[in-house]
Amino acid sequence: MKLQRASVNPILLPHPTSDWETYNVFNPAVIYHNGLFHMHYRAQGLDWTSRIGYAVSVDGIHWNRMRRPILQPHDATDSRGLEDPRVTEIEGVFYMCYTAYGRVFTGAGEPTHAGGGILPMIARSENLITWERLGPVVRGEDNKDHVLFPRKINGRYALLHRRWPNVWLAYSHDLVTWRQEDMVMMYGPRGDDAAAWDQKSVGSNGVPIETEHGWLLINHGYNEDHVYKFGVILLDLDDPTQIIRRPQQDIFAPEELWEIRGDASNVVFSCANPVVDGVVYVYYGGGDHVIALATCKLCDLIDFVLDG
Ligand code: BMA
Repeated sequence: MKLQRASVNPILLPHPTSDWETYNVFNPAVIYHNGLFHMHYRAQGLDWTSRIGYAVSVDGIHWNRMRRPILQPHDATDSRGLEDPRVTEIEGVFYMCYTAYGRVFTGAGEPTHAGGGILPMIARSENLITWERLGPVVRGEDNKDHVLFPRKINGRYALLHRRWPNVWLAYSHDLVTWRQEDMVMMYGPRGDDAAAWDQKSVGSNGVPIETEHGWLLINHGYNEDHVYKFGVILLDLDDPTQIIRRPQQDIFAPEELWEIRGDASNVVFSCANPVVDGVVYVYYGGGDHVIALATCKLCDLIDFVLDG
């Protein structure tokens, strides 16, 4: 089972006459709402700082983008950029998980990235354009690739996050307070298996997909060779810390020139997998430079994960 690339790829390119998206557009969030595909994408322009742009589409392939970014740095905690948005709709409200890179370290302990802090942030919106920052999930650690489940589980919001090198599950009553005692380690890279595609690093992709068999989680990882690939995992519906299946095989790997070469080499990186009419739309950044689409039937992905 492999994802199939759309025939018109890439579907969104950098914009040479736009100062904030001149060089790279990549790693978008995409949700399907009211008959339209809504994209929030990461863009880098003349100052190399990541901002979040917005585009809308009827068919998921052809896009209209807004002229100015809808989220950009606002203080010292995100002055180096806002990266890798993942948007989840919960009970009619939209939440964006994104990584904030700052110049000023705001947590306890030691900063984890040279030059400043990194915060796994959550923002809230009712209209997809204006966003209110709620705050970070944790402070003072190398933590990103966080994404919210699309509904509460046993009365609480649930979120996947990555404390490198492992993926964790966290619960919260209000999306603002995330207590350490409500966090559980779930899985990590297959470090014992030198042949595994995800032997070195793993992280989550888009919003987990609810099915009758469990939560389908598309994830990413890489080996010693640093080639990003995607896989799929099945989690228990009531207790997503329980992994039901984790197939050995990947479902997607870089092949096209714009995936193998780009601002970063051998990168496919996805933050979105909305399901529309039984089709999983996997949007991804190619080479940290362009945005592309690959799809599969949801039933084929379920068959694959159940066999794995
Ligand atoms: C990850 C993230 C992504 C990026 C990827 C490949 O760590 O920072 O934004 O696409 O690396 O460069």
